[in-house]
Amino acid sequence: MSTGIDELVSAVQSRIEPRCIGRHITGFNSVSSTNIIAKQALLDGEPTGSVLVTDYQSAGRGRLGRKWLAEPGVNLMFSVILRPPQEFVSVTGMLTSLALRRAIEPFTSPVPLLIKWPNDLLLEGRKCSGMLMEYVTGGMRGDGVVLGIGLNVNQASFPDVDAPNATSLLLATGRHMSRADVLARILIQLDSVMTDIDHGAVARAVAEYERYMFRLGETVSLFLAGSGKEVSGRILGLRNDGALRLETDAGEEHFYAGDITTRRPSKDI
Ligand code: BT5
Repeated sequence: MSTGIDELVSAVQSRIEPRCIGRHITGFNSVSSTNIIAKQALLDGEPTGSVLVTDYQSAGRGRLGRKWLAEPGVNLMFSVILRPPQEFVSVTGMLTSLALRRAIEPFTSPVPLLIKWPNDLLLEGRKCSGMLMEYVTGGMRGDGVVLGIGLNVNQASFPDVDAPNATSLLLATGRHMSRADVLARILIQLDSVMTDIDHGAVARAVAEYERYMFRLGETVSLFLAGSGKEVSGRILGLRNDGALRLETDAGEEHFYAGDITTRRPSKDI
């Protein structure tokens, strides 16, 4: 089921409508990080909706300088260039998580697939996907965002000590998947959530996100990297601007970044 990158790109392109996200896809055998090259492409005026996908990253990145580690040729690692309206930039990550979840669920059902705020997807409590969203200002065609998505598809084991809680679609379901089918569905769902965004659609998206939100209603610790502090509170849900609503000793508080953990922050999933 492992196909080369050129085959992957043409198989995805044949499934994508000509005006949708993914109409321009560039495939690489190996890069440092698709986010690094996508950020430069955005600065150089690469069209909205372009996708850069690779079989391997030598310096795959997570948030806050963490690493994304994935076996070559069997997973999906890609970045999407978008220029959402300014007022919806803060919800772009939330909408993308929802699109990913909608796209993947048909492949993984009935295994529970939850969203861990802000952007992880969990299968049976283990992480199969993460997202690194970066803002880019000063591009030739204006500001934009790079959505970097890593999804473990057909990787059979995760021996790396730096990814202790990883899983893949294969491990959770016992089935190999076509990477082209999965990526095409993701791009179609992403196009659908990003087209004609308005406040009503965002409110409906928040309700859907909360339906699948990991630990909703439970008390968790939130590690705040900026201050190095940890806040404890009950997850109430999401605000319509994508912020996490936490009921703490001080009342309801809102957070735009952080890591939900019940263990030591360095061991988060
Ligand atoms: C993320 O960060 O989860 C964002 C990952 C984004 C990866 C994509 S791949 C395409 C694009 N190009 C890039 O260079 N990056 C993006 P964070 O929430 O900080 O989680 C990082 C943590 O996840 C690591 O510290 C590990 O513990 C764990 N991890 C690393 N690789 C993993 C994997 N393959 N599967 C599951 N967990 C992993």
